Amino acid sequence: EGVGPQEYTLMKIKLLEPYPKKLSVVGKKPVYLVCATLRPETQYGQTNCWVRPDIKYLAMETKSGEIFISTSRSARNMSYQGFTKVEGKLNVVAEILGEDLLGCAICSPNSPYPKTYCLPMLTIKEDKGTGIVISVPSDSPDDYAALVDLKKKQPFREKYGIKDEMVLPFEPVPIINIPEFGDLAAVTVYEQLNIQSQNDKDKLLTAKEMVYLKGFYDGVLLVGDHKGRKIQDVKKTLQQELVEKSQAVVYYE
Ligand code: A2H
Repeated sequence: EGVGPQEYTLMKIKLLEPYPKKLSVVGKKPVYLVCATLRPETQYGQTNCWVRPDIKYLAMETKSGEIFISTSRSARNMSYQGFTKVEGKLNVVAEILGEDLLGCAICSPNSPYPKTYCLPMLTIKEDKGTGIVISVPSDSPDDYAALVDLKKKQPFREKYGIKDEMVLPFEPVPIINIPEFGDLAAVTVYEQLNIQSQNDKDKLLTAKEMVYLKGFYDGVLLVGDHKGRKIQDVKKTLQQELVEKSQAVVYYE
């Protein structure tokens, strides 16, 4: 990875009540799963959010009285970036495993689906971002592969207690056109490369490289207030709009 710090947009995904038991201590405070993304422009295509079942996440109270769920590593980083009352001090209210969040209902800013769910992704890295990832299967080959795995494999859903209605109704939504790859770039490359699952590491890396730069330079938004504009021209504006509406924060690591 590069030298200096990487900037991410942390999307605030609202956890809907009832909260899981382990979060009962938070009472009525708003709880957000915070997700690090390089692509705030893909917010319009969210179909779910990913957690890794075996990761231990923290629930931390921020200085504005909101509860953020993330890995302890990223919570610590946030505490040094002005997110908490006292710099470097984590105000931890609870600990929770990814598996306890699976199947929880969420509401994401600007998602085409008003209510979506927390689902399992086994390839999430514990040492990147917050350990929670927004899912945009139209434009992320990793997200599409993980969604197809859940759709195709009933035993996989069952293992994690995921009900059919949390997965089957959700389809990739066209949000960006990339001349070479059409309106569902991730689906196109998944099929071109004949990817079989979220564990197809090498092919997924190739897929990511195929769409990532092309999407940035040639991608055009198909939806939202900036419809028709190029991604590279609106990316920063979209991030700022999310931050102004308190739907996201900027985070570095
Ligand atoms: B991106 P980089 Cl549509 N483990 O967001 C695995 N992946 C993680 C992660 C973790 N702990 N934390 C963040 N990510 C993902 C959207 C997206 C992303 C699209 C297309 C490509 C893409 C929707 N998911 O990333 O290593 C997040 O997924 C391809 C690079 O810092 C985040 O942006 O470059 C991206 O990886 C950050 O990866």
